[in-house]
Amino acid sequence: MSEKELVRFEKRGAIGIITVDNPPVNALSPGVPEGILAAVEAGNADPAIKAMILTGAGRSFIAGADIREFGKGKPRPARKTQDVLEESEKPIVAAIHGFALGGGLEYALGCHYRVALKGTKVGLPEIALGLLPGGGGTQRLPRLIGPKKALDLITSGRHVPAEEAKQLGILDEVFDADLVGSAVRFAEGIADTRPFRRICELSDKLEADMKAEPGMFDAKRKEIARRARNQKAPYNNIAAVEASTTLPFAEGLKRERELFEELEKSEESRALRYAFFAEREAMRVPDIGKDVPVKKVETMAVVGAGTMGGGIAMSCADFGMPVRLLEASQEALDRGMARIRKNYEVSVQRGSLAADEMERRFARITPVIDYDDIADCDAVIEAVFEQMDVKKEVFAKLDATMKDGALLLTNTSALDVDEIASATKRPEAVAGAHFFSPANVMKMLEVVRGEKSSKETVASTMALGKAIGKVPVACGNCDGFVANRSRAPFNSEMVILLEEGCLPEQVDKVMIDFGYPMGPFAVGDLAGLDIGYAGRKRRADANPNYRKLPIADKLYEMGRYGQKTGAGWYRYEKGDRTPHPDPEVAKIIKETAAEMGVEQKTFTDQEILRRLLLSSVNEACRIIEEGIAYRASDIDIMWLYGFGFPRYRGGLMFWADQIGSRDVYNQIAAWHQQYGDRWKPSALLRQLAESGTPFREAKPPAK
Ligand code: 3H9
Repeated sequence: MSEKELVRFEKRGAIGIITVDNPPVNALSPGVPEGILAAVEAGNADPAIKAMILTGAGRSFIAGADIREFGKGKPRPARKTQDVLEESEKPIVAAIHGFALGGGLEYALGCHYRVALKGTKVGLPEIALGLLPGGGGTQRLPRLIGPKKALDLITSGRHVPAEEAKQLGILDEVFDADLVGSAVRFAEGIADTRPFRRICELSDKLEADMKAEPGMFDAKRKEIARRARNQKAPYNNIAAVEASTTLPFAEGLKRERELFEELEKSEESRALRYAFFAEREAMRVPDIGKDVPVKKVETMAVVGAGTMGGGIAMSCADFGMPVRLLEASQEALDRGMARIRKNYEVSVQRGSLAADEMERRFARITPVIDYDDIADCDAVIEAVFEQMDVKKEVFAKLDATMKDGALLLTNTSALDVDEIASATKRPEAVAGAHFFSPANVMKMLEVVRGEKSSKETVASTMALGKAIGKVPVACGNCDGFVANRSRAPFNSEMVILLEEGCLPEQVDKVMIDFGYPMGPFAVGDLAGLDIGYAGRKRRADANPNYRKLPIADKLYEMGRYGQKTGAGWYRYEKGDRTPHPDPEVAKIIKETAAEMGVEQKTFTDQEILRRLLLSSVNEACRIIEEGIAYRASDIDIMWLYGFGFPRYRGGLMFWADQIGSRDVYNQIAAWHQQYGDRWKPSALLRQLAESGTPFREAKPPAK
């Protein structure tokens, strides 16, 4: 594509209009900066032009640098577009709609004025990609709005709505409609103003903030320390903003560049960029094209007002969707509604939700006890007790009552979606919609395709998931589906490590150091040891060779269900969720290991980490090999959004690629020799190792 097509330049009276046209989001791909530079030059050279506008075609201004171009080691241009915009002898107005993010906002900050359409969002979200604003954003934003506010925006990466951006001083004007027309009138109004404001020349806000709060940078480093462990980007972002307060503008830009380059080559940024695209790739189901119609879902029903059902109803309400919550008895319904209200109230108390917004959300949830009351809903999600006969009974009722064309979804976490669908006369309308707990918080949504689920049902469930703020990933139907099935070996292995001499606190520390917010044993205590026990029992009943976990079974049999009983893998003080290592548990572990005759060893952190994660990598390969997952990156997204895997490590399979498929195979083959069948390398793992193919390129065999 030629530069002309990526950037257009036209005249409207005395105003030159520069339009970036690089769908879908006007990223700054090669050719775009060059096109803008040429247009600015043309505008300055044309005596008939008094001012210019920089805007974007289509649905957005500029969503930032082209993320695919990072890490390619491309030389930086001699003249930075932002600097050229700022140095222009005629004033330039950025006319923004949709998004002005990253490099997009940095271009706008190079301009002399910024106006936007209502509904626009602006921000410097580079930190989410393990980067920092490398186009002058860390030097210009603090000069424009003060380092304190700039530091908050840059270290959170949040997208700021236009109205707030105007209050902050990022935007000069917000229009209700006709962006370009309004921007032209604005530009005509300022065309003769001299001198016009160049952000690089401002310093009053820098001085005022530094006087008021000289310790702000150290305070920020302290504030983020836990969240930012193992990462460089949060610290480099702070250092770059700090440089704006200690160095002259040109020196600050140099410092920003050094700090940026350090990040661009980091493993952390590579992983985060991978995760960005993996998340978008997951929305594409290989055999479901754009031609497959998507059902419009405007009213939802949820069956079951327990913890899961309530959380799902909240997810709908949080995203503006009216939802009817159905329970079998008034008492259970009242309990469910009270729990929802309490959850919302906690958010209000914590300050994360405004009281009036809470009321609006709560009002979207209508409690009902009759199936007839949900019959006209566009979709229903069943979230009743995890037992096949109970689920089938619900689906038979849904089949009898729901209108034609309704989506019938089950929130089972492991049961056979085909068998559930068989309770209806419309299995094509049935699919799994597996939410993760707590459903109103966790973004993961596993969309399970039954044998008879229609493409329309799957595409519509994916779209519904996105509409209620989830990250939907489609997969096939098997015991545990993809997320829980790929995680199951990890869950076993962590208990087997105890048999061999580890303690829960040792394993948890390794995983927290790796980047998990909580260790797996502490998570087990939160979820409840009874849940794990029920799953193991179901699997053991179905498979006589199922590897038993006697230590976990013993704790369950002692009534140690976790936090809710004050003891599980750890012990808990009343009213406190802090896990305390429990000598009683250490004793049980020791005794059980002795009864089992297992030799006791000591483990390095790396051995613990690899035993846990590689057991899951092997199973993940098997899942791909069976065609249950469509691609390795889908599994990564499930681990990021479902299990708290640290995003800056990319996901399970991306992490395994850092070891390499050959070494992973060799390690697993060695453990197979040592421990037997549960470590049998999958056929796909062997193939990847033999061909030297990375995990992230693993795909199911062609049908
Ligand atoms: C940066 O600017 C560094 C600077 O400081 C300069 C340093 C020198 N590049 O998300 P969607 C694609 S770093 C390439 O589904 P939405 C995306 O992959 C950058 N591609 O839409 C998808 O492709 P496909 C800072 C990009 O409406 C399609 O566009 N900027 C980019 O849900 C639609 O995207 C950011 O971090 C990009 N920058 O959300 C913003 N952006 O259709 C990143 C999008 O093939 N972008 N694509 O799957 C976003 O956050 C969202 O895309 C956005 C729209 C909010 C804009």
